Amino acid sequence: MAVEPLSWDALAALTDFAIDPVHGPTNAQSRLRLFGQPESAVRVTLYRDNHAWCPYCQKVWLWLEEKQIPYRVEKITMFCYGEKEAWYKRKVPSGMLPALELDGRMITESDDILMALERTFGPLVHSMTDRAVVPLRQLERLLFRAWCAWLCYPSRSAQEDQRSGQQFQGVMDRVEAALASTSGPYFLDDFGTVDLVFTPYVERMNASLFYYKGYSMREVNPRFAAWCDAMETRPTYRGTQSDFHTHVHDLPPQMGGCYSNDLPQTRQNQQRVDRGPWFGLPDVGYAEADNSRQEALHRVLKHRANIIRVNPAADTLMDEALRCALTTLMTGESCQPPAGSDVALRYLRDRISVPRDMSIYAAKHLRQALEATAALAGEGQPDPIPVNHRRDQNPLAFAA
Ligand SMILES: N[C@@H](CCC(=O)N[C@@H](CS)C(=O)NCC(=O)O)C(=O)O
Repeated sequence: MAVEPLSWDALAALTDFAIDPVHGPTNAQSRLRLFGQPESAVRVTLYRDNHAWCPYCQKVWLWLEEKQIPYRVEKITMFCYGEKEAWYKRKVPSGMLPALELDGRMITESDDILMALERTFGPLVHSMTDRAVVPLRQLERLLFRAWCAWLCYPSRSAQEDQRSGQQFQGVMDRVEAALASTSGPYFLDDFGTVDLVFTPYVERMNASLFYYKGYSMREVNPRFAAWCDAMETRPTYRGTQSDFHTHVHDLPPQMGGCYSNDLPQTRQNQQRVDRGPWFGLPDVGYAEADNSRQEALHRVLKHRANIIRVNPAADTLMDEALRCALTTLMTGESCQPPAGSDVALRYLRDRISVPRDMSIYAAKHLRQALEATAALAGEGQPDPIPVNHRRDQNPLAFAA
């Protein structure tokens, strides 16, 4: 049955989603994390990127969350989506992220940051310089290089692409063997630093190889799959976890290009990630919380003025179309959007970023509702998401 779009007030009455950003579970929106301690306990400021796209920032972010060290967050613009803040360049002339201020001392380079944190607060189970940790850190870099060699350089032939894939799998087999040699799902017998060292890039590998190479890392490698499942039991990781759609479109400008091998499986995966359905993709394994729709609605309501303003469509058109999509999100009923709003709704569908905007299941529901509503208006697609930069995501547009 088709229904009329709900008013903004009626929509607001449908969500009571709330989290405690300061003391509650790990979340991308927080500017201060205290873990039940007073603000006077804060000795650390983490400088990380606005959109939570920077992998090295994720590693430090996770470490602070796992150790429950009180800290402040300062969010900085990455070159690929905007202008670096002048005040940050005065502190860190290279503009690089992450950086960390510990008792007033600025530290850059994520590994140096972790080692400084270890010296002050003690290691996260295992030290970065532990004899068991160092070879695994080297294995992570080996995997990183095999991934870059496959993904970030154009292949001259299908055979060359296949060879790069085999080389990646060769290193992945070593990762599988390392995971198989411990008593549990983690890289050492207990969860610790090594698991955080692997997290940011294997999450990005899982997404990008699925989309650009038709290779499902989580489905092909059973020990890695078990490791992902174990990581996803941790609220810390869930709070920083991104999804396939976000990564496959944030990586190209950061990596200097991601090259598709154009196989039938690859094309099928690309269609799935870009156009849905988003449920069932191997980017998440745990069951969704029962308030993920409420979360999506809450987050859109908070930013609705800016969401409507930055959309290429006229404000009145997008206002009504967005209320239609949110009505569908919350009621499950179809809601006919205004004529000509298909591209506008899909423009937003393409710009939901996880975990910046909301968690993984909330984003899947919202994309699904936007796409279903857009389909009632037409088949129009927005311009492709840019690959050389992501200035369409300049955070300045959302500062107002
Ligand atoms: N080796 C450095 C690498 C850091 C790095 O490459 N950071 C990138 C983001 S992932 C950066 O800040 N680039 C500048 C920018 O994008 O604005 C570390 O481990 O911290």
